[in-house]
Amino acid sequence: MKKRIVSDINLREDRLPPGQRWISAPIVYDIVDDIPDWDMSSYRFKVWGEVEEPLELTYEELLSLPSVELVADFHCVTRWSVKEILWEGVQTLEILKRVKPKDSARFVLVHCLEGYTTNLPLEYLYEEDTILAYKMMGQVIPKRHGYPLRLVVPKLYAWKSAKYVWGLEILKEDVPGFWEQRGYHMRGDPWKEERYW
Ligand SMILES: Nc1nc2c(c(=O)[nH]1)N[C@H]1C(S)=C(S)[C@@H](COP(=O)(O)O)O[C@H]1N2
Ligand SMILES: [Mo]
Repeated sequence: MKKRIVSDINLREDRLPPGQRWISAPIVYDIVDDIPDWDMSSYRFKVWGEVEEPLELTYEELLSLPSVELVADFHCVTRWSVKEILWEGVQTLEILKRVKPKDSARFVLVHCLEGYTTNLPLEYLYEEDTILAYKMMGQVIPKRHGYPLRLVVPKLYAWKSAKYVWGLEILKEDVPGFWEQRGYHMRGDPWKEERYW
C-alpha cells in the first residue's frame, strides 16, 4: 500500500480559513483560454538555481520516484474552498534531497508550460504535504487541472498550486510570479488572509 498523508491543515480546529466557504469541486482558473496538448517526448522536469546538483528528469523518470497519496483541502483566494482532494505524486522533500539546496537558497519560482509562474518561500517545499502531483482522484490529472504535473501546496492559497509545471527555480531573493506581480501576496497563507498586498 502506498503511503497516504492527510494534510495537517485538514485537522485544524479552524479548518475553514477566514472569509472562505465550502463548495463541492474546484473551479478551473487559467491565465490562457486554450491549454495545448503537451509533447511528452520532449517534456523535461528541471530544478536549477541555488542548488548543488541541478536536476533534469523525463516524465517516466519522475513517475519512477518514490510517491505518496495526499488528501488535502484546497483554498482559493476568490473565497471558495474544497474539502479533501486526493492527489498522488512525489513529495518536494524528495526532490530537495536530490538537488541539495545551498545555504543561500530561500525562495522558489515555479515555472509552468503555458507561461504561468508563482513564487513561494522555500520552506514550504520541505513540508510533508507539499507534492508534485501527477494524479488527482485516482486518475492521471485531467488536462485543465494541471497535467502533466502540478505543485500542490495545501498550506497556501491555491494560486501557489501551479498547474502544468516544468521547472523549479531555487532563488536567493523572492521574485514575484504572475499574480504576485499583479498585487497578490508573496506568501499567501489563508489563515492569515494574505490575499493581496
Ligand atoms: N499554471 C497555472 N496554474 C494555476 C493557475 C493558472 O492560471 N495557471 N491558476 C491558479 C489558481 S488562481 C487557482 S484557484 C487554481 C485552480 O485550480 P484548478 O484550475 O485545478 O481548479 O490553480 C492555480 N494554478
Ligand atoms: Mo485562485
